[in-house]
Amino acid sequence: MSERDLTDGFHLVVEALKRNGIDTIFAVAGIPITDLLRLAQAEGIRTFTFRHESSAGNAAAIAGFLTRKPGLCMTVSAPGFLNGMVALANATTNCFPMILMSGSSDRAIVDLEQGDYEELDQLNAARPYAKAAYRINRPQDIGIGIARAIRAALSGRPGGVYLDLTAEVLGSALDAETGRKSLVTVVDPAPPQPPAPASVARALDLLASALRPLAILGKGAAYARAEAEIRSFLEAAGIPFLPMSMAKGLLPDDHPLSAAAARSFAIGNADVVMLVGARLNWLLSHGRPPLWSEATRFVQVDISPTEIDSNRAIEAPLVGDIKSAFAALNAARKPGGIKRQAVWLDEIDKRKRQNIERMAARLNADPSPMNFSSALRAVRNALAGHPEVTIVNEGANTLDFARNIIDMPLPRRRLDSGTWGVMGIGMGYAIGAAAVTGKPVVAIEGDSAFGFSGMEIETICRYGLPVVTVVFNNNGVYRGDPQGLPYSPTGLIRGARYDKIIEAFGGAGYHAEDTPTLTSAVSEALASGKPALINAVIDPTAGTESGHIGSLNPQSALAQKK
Ligand code: ADP
Ligand code: TPW
Repeated sequence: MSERDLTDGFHLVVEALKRNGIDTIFAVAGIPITDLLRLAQAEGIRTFTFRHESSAGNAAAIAGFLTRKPGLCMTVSAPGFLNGMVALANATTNCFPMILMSGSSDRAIVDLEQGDYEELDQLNAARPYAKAAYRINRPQDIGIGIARAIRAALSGRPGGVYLDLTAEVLGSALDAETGRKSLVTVVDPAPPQPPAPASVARALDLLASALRPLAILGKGAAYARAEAEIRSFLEAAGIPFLPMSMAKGLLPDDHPLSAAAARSFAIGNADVVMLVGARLNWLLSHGRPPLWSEATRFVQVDISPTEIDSNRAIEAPLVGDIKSAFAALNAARKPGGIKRQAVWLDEIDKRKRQNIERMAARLNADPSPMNFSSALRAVRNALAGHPEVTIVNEGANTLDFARNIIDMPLPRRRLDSGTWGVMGIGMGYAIGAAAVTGKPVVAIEGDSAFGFSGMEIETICRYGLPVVTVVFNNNGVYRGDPQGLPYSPTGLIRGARYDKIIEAFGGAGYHAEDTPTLTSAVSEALASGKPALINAVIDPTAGTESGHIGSLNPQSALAQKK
């Protein structure tokens, strides 16, 4: 056989990816995947290489959420793999489709623990944190292995899949014809899954009995791209809605049916709640008092059958995909079957107005130094007229205030710390979003949060991505230390100039101590379409411990007794 009739693992992986429309890789290079990345790039797959695998993984995860194709991250063995695992676990937790493909060392040596270069039993290490985990041991299995990974990531509830590629498989030769025949094109990995008609009827009956209905929209609904169907249903039935943070913009935040500004009132007083791609987890206080009433009855629309009854009894489960479920609800709904509850809607409106008025004083104040509200108002003013911008947001106070102050007009434009409340997603999500949307990103970052992935500023500059990072610099985790003390566990260096970091890589740095400077910096940076970082100086006394979730800090039983 001549050499021309041979292929190898590297080529088969690249061919399998291309055949399945995976056109972007997020990675950190090294043994044994460097040549794989080179080949992928040469074959037209966009390849973004990072400074740390967590960020590469986060970029892949958010690309998966935004494109409904599995985001692909490639890492080297053992330590690179483990760095990427944090992102894979986070993707699984958030129901984002992602594949982490790692090179791995010699199986015979790893299994006898004989101390190979970067030795680790990666497959078993990945299993507990992934939706699925597979290893490809033979070059002729590459096609099927990648097909399984794609299908596992996308089908049902999306999640993170680990795919182990031994160095040996990558380098192995196979005759080209056998290789070509072994490749698989995945057909329809996430088909429509309409709920049963009886479930639809049951849900409609329960909603028709409600005097105070409420829909809670979660990021599963954003992922499902079901905004048109959801909107027609809620508008026709007059059901108010609350968006979870990454579902903001699914219906615009200024929609008259939005109950966001009356959140606790709406949750506490609703008699029937329709959960739409939102889990009743800690972010919704598990559906328990005091936020919730024990009398509330539930409809839940979710693709995962075992999500139902996880925290509260669900009277009307709608197991299926959200787009099909709402199409079915719209089709089965009888005109006037669910009556518009004017008293309830008026009550919500009254609360909204009161709360907005109460917030207005704080929002319009212009203290010096800036606080979270005033700085976010300044950012918001610069964002007006830029609905295409994706907002990435992490931190504690920076996250909580931004979620409330920055309205989202369009779906899937707000990406944040998500289900785990994780720090470190910032630059990875920003790069992933810029890479797949081709549109500008504004990352609103607490200074501590930024530090977790800050070196990716170099990555942003290297690829010239339109990412504007605003660091809310209050010299600390949650807040800054008072002057004169040694640094406390939450303190960070005082007077840091984060803007200098981006200047080191040729990007534009800005320093803003007041709101007009901050607004013009964001506007100018956005208009340039180039990488920028704005160091926004925030009053070190402005934040509160853990932001809005301070109550989750354990309290000492001893201290309480005193
Ligand atoms: P949030 O944090 O916004 O409340 P969660 O991540 O808790 O949202 O919930 C998302 C839910 O959406 C998960 O339970 C997941 O199973 C579900 N989901 C994801 N995609 C779909 C889909 N296409 N159709 C129906 N449910 C979906
Ligand atoms: C991976 C714990 C929650 S919020 C936060 C930390 C370290 C930073 C808050 O300070 P920041 O924001 O970013 O300056 P702000 O607006 O309050 O000033 N490690 C991980 N995830 C989490 N959530 C933590 C630690 C934490």
